[in-house]
Amino acid sequence: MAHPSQLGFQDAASPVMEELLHFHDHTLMIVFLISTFVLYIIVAMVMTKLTDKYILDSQEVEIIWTVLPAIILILIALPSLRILYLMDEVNDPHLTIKAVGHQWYWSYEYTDYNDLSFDSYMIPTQDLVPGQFRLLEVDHRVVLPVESPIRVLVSADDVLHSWAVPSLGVKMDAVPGRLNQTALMAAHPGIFYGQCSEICGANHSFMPIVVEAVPLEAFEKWSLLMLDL
Ligand SMILES: *[C@@H]1O[C@H](CO)[C@@H](O)[C@H](O)[C@H]1NC(C)=O
Ligand SMILES: [Cu+2]
Repeated sequence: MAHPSQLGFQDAASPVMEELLHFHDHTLMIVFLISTFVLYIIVAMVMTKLTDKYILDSQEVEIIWTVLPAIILILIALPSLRILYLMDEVNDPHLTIKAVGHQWYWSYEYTDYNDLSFDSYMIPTQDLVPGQFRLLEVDHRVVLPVESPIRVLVSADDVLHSWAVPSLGVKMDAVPGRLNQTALMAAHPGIFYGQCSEICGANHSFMPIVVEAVPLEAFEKWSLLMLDL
């Protein structure tokens, strides 16, 4: 989860998020370079007496300020498209779960596990125990095996929602009557917090998402426990 007054992204917990962080740094570098360069030119032009107000055009300058931005845009677009298609891919997942948005909670179905399903409600502030995070903790977490490619099917029951976990690099709109898919893989065990990310009504802020990545054995035990077997 984010810490108070955090700047920037949360640490990456999945390969895709790692890629996104690198892309963000790459792009921000270009933004800083351009901003510094433009600021320098503005200051230089204001300070100097050499600016010639009778110059009407300059082919050389215009070619440079057309071609250079085009090249810079390509240097941003290519890695962006690479990640876009990388995120679109769902490579033979070990497990499929279904996340359905409701006003105002998420429900989950593990179709590979005897249709194991449950609702996941936020824990109200007055019921929190020490160590639980306000507005983030839920009564039933999404438990997933660590280091396994997982397919998440996302849909909604009533209005638009969005299933998002920043540290895993996942955000998928939940649309009533439509089923969309995304892939995730937790690179290390941990508890990853997310929130509904499409304004969906009065309690939009109170339907968080908690993904708990555990070793496969612990996941199997949890699923048996949930199924009462
Ligand atoms: C599923 O999500 C992708 C990416 O966000 C989007 O382009 C596509 O239109 C969505 N599909 C449906 C059926 O909503
Ligand atoms: Cu919502």
